[in-house]
Amino acid sequence: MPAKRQAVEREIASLREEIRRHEELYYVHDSPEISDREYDALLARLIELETEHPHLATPDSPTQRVGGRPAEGFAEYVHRRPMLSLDNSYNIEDLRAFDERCRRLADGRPFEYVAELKIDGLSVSVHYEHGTLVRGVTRGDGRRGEDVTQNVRTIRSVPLKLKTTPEQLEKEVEVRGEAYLPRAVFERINLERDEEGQPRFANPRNAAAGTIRQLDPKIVAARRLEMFPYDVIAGERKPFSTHWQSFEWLERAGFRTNPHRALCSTIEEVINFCNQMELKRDRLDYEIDGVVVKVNSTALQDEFGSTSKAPRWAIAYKYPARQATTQVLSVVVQVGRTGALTPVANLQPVLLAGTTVARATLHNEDEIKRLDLRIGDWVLIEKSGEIIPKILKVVESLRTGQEVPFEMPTHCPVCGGLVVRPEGEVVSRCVAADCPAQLKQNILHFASRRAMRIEGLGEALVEQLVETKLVRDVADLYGLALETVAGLERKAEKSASNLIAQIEASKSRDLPQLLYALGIRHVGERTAMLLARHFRSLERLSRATVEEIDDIHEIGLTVAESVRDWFDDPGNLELCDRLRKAGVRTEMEEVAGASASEAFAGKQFVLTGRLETMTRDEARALIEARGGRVTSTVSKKTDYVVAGEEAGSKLDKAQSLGLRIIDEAELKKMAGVDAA
Ligand code: 3B8
Repeated sequence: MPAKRQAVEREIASLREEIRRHEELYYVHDSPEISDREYDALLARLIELETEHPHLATPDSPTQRVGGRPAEGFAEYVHRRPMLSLDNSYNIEDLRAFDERCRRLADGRPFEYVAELKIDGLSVSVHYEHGTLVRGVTRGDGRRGEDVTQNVRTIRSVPLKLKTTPEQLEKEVEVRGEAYLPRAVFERINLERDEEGQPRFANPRNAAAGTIRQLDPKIVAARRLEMFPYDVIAGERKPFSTHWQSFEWLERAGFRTNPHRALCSTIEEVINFCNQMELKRDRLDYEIDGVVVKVNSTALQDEFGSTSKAPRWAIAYKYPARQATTQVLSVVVQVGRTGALTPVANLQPVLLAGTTVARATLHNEDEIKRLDLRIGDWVLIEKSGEIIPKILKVVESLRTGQEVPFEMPTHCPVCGGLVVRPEGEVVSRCVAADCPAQLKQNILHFASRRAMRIEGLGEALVEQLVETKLVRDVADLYGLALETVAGLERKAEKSASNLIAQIEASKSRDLPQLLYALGIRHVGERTAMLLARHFRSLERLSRATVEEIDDIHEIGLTVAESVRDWFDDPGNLELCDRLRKAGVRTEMEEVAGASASEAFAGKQFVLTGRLETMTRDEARALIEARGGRVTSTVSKKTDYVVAGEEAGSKLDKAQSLGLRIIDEAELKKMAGVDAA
């Protein structure tokens, strides 16, 4: 029936447009207008329609990101224009020499440089025909790469359909960029691999390379690759007269470009940018290994040309290596909150990227086997970002034969309890219920800033409380008397009463913080929030079935089972009971009047300046518990800017955009909590 078919076609077209718009808001502008759940519902409806009407499916449909059929190996693809690499420079002199060379080639004509970050990922080339993504190819050896189209389609910061295609790009355009995995995703993947007994990825770049060449697009989609574009080519030519304009077009076309770049008229400005970014390096959510400096004018680029390996108009300025060699003095085993045994190498201290490194984590037994690490070995270590230093490899040529292999202990180094490594897992655990090492870690986690935030309850004090058996579980904290704490070694009266006050104050933290504080396996901050919003009390959660928990959007079976297991333990139930009796809040904070959970639904907040009665984490929790979102940058999409003391440039920007600016008291009032 043609009328019905037309209606379906119309619905599909409007869904696609709607979904594309939300994807761009989310991935490119970091500023969503709808919840993840609403987005999923739109996508689910589109999948349903396309499944029912397969002839209406198209390769640029947002459903193609979900990961369709697995490819059978990858086809080879010969690059129309070779994907060259960059010449490297390792110091400022090299950069000045590059500048000299460019100025000689330009022969007196003025020109500019663009300095941009060198993302440590892998280069890919994305091809569009008539505005539609048709192909994604790895760099390969520069001449021929692999066709990884299905996988590139899962990268949400890469549009499946270009938003604008000027005439000269209409027929075909190639966008080259660096695909990478955000640090947070990399960490998550490695934790998952630990649990599944698979070897860890050594660094985000390897993980990204392993992901783009992964044959199952579903796995790729779940890993969340990202891409920053760095070049636009139309056929054989560059379509814009400057590199800077390429970025401007890329943004209009729907790409997410890296915000850190500078247009420089002298090499001194370039050097300045390199130094600035080196300071910010650790705070980025992705790894960079330097800065790429390019001649801005594409006419000059063409004129300068390339060698067989690299263009003459660009150079990579590499940051100093964060690697060093040193000797393993011993391997000790730490016991974590869940009883997991983590081997840690004590190293001959070395200076690395400005800090002294004396320890490196070895993760688990399999990692030591993989490295074939022995005590006394010389090793190559690397420090990247905030990730703790790790051992890359053993320098075998320096072996003397005196090195001693490491054996995982069969008994807990802290309590002597049995150590068990379950079949198929890589993690060994102390299974003693009363292991003091686990208890200490448990208490420290419970008291940590993002959990119950009991300030002043540090490592030394916890050590004493556990050793003297004053605290046998976290509920015991709430029974501590002032005299007892003051009586502990080196504890001044004043700090003792501060601590007691802090413990008292922690009773009123909200349910998400409590759930996170309990340290249930697989329950991080986000899961704790989801559980709290759904069940609204510890009591109700404790009675929930695996199915009920699993039904929550974004919560999977592993987590659901872990939560159920935790509450099935009578000791844990008793702990909950004692916490409640001690006066700890075990119900979600309710807003007077209207539904608490949705007071800020869909609203975007930016926090700036110092708040008076709460920390930023608490303000964030307050907002998120009511369905709002906190982002770090002020934009037109921001609904409220919460300004505290000494608010800086964000406040200025908010004012210039005419945004709604509120103070802490107003935020609390809107949230329905007492601003007293
Ligand atoms: C020419 C320009 C290679 C590259 C380039 O973030 C060329 O520009 C290249 F032959 O590899 N890793 C970047 C990055 C890499 C390259 C680049 N720009 N930002 C990167």
